[in-house]
Amino acid sequence: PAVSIFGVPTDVGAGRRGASMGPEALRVAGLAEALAARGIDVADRGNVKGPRNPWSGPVDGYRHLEEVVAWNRAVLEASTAELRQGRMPVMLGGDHCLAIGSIAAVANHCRESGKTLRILWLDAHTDFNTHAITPSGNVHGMPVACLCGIGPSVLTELGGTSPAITPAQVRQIGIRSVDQEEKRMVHEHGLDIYDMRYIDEVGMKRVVEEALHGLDDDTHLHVSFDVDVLDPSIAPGTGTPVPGGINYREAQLVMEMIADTGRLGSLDIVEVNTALDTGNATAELAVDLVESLFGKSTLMRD
Ligand code: DIR
Ligand code: MN
Ligand code: MN
Ligand code: MN
Repeated sequence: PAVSIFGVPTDVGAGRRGASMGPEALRVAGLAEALAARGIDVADRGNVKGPRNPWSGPVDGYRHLEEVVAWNRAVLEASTAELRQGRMPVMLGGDHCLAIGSIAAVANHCRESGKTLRILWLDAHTDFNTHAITPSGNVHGMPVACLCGIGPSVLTELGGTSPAITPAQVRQIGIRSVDQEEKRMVHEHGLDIYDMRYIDEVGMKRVVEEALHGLDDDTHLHVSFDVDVLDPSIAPGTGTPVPGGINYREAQLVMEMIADTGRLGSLDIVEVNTALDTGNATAELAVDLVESLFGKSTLMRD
């Protein structure tokens, strides 16, 4: 399918500045060119616009809520327009709060077109905090909860239907940092989590098979790729690195197995923080992995 790339240069949901430079870092690493070289019809639509980062403290458990809402309205609108044209939106973050808007758009698109939605959340974190339990107030730690209807109405009702999704539609891979109260939340809401211990125990092949089980021709697969899922030794350019992440081969396998399903319908690439990177290594790695996500492989198989 045709791909439309948008930059979402914001770090209003993050705890460190610099994810706002992510879109340009991914462009400089050659994202659009890499997809075009695979024969994909790709258009870079430029950046969506939003407010500056006020860099203020939490109010009622949220930092920069008004700005987060403004950015997500812009993301929702941009994504919705591309989905209506039958194109695949690819959102370049920016921090992970943008997934509230991108997934709200995809959820509406699926409701309108009678598709089932599956979300694959690749992340070190479950991003299921609420204003009452967040240790930081940073909204990038809350998007999954907001999408499941737990959060401020300005975010949970962003796309019109609340909740936008149910926990049963989500699979999370690579998890290794969950806040104390957040653990209770993810258990209570029954999130399907493939954490690092499970990956160690059964291997990434089986993890991805399980996470993608049950997809069919009517499934729209949304991949939300937080680069902090990767081990910090290969992806240092991110705001909340956590040791013990997935390695290069595991990451390639996830991407290739997603490509094999042929069901990828939309994508976020988030939390590339160039201010913390070694050269542009993290964006370059992300582009390398996205090539696999779009079908690049060493040999012809099957
Ligand atoms: C932490 C960090 N759980 C928080 N979350 C991050 O602030 O809520 N999510 N970094 O990607
Ligand atoms: Mn995240
Ligand atoms: Mn994360
Ligand atoms: Mn679709």
